[in-house]
Amino acid sequence: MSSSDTPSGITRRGLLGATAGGAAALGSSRLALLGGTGAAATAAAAGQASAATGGAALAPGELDEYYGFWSSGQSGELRILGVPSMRELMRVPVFNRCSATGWGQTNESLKILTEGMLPETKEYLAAQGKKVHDNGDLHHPHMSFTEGKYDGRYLFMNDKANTRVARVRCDVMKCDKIIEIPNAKAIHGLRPQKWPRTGYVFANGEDEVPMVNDGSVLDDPSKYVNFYTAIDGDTMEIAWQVMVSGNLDNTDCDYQGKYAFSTSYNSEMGMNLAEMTASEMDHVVIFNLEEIEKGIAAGDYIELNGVKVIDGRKGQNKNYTRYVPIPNSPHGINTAPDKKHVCVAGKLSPTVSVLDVTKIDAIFADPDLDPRSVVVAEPQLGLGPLHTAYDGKGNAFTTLFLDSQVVKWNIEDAIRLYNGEEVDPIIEKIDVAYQPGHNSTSMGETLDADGKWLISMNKFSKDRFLNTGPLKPENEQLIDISGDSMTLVHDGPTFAEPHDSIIVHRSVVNPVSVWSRDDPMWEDARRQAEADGVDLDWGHDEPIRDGNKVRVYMSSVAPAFSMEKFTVKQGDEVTIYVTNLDEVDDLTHGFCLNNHGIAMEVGPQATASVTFTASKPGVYWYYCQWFCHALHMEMRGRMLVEPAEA
Ligand code: RUQ
Ligand code: CUA
Repeated sequence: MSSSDTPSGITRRGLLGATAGGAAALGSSRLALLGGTGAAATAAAAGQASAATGGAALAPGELDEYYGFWSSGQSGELRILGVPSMRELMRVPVFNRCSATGWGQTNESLKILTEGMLPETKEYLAAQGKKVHDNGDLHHPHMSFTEGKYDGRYLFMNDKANTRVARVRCDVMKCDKIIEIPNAKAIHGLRPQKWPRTGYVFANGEDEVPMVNDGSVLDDPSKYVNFYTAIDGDTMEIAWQVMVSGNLDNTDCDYQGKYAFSTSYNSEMGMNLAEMTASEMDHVVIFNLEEIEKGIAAGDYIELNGVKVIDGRKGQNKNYTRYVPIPNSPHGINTAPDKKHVCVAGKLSPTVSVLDVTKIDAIFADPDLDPRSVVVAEPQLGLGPLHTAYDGKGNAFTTLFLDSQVVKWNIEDAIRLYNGEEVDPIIEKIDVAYQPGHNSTSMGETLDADGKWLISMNKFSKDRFLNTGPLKPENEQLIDISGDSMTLVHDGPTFAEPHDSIIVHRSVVNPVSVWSRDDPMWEDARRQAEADGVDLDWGHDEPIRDGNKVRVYMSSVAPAFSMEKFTVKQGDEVTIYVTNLDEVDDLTHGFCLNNHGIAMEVGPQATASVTFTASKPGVYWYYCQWFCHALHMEMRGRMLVEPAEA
């Protein structure tokens, strides 16, 4: 095969024909995608009816071997599951508004949600009478690395809906930083640098817009661009951006600390479906980290909204980027734990393109060398390949969206096939239910890949569960990959949406049970209490009045708040600080103010605060909404609001 041919003569027309009986035009691709699944769906249901759930079962009280960190797609939160039991352990609010914890309402969370917000977004929200977005679309959670292994410091994640990147501290499992990315639009793919450490967090901008998006250019796509962003994972500040040709979908990086890569499904820069899918070949962009850093140091950048932006578009004749042609609207990109291979899933092409990172130096050294020379295999695996995971034993597991299958294949065999040997790299296919997007393996995106478990995150559940009406749960399935043959052991219905996950051995993750009183989370409260001459730990008997601003400092020890009542005046801006003095595992208190829409979680030894205007005169009870004690119901008090003088 010549290196620039479409592999195996497969065309998009041929693929769609095979998928939907030739009837589907691109304009009705939704029909094509769904229509192609009937046969596989029936087979899956029949074949798996007898699949036992035993392999995944843990006895009550038994702990899981792995943490699973899950995105929740359009729910906007991070979820923590135990693997292999698939029990949901915790939800960590990030881009969403959370009723239980007060995330999006407490001053501590509002600070995190707003401090990295762009000025124009603050203005937009103010025009809506809001401070923060209530939604997010969290796709890709990934842990920080040190030398190719998870280091248990942070989890990083994207928000496609509002172009943000967030960080969760693994010591307390709470979000501590959110930044909105300037210039780029719709942050989608996200990966932390693997080597030597994180380091950079790489983030893809999926939607192209004018370089200066102030309304001066509108319906002129020739002036639209896309941005690749590198964030400093320690400071959560933007290190640099690269302007690219084509849009950006998913991203990953190598185990050398030299290159990062992104797929582009819209190399055409099309504005509608027909235009976006016009070419048989799109591309992967390879970013040369050292060259980009050198370019920044040498001043070869423009400054755009406070960010140093390098021009890495096609034809700039510099060494910041290379564009490798890949069939066809490629989606997932995953680096193998062999440190050498990177699998790019073809989506509209039935192929996965395998890149060899040791061949990348050459295409940067010689701009005339065919960039396709980094492709060392391109096996045809089935219809709609989206993402690939690894077992650390040379095998890859690729989801096939249209076929509703996961295919296990061998990377070395695929290379031998590409080199003309007669071997079949496909080892086994297993039906999943239904339409898988991501999959993940235990420790599979690290050098510790252990080949025990595979999760298939499926976009449709159809008939697998009791019918819940038009909106059905999605389905995450657990597959045992430790043996010669893949075994499905668990179906897990889940609310929108099990988009992506990582499976992390529990030895890497060591959260505390009680907060440290010195935690930076309530630094502002500490500073304010000091200014008010109040001991934040114990609170104060009376509200502190400062004009029409009133600050109420109370503590809580099960089963009582330190204040049984406090009085404010109608129209006061009231801030209530609650410090939980209990130093006991699992003793969380809450503070909920009746008829004021206010509730917050206060963990052991934590302080939380909330600010509101006391506009309604009268008696309002507050109570602890986190069941903490036999006298939990009695844990309450009154806010007395005096009517304003007429
Ligand atoms: S992408 S289903 Cu948002 Cu992770 Cu591939
Ligand atoms: Cu404190 Cu319930």
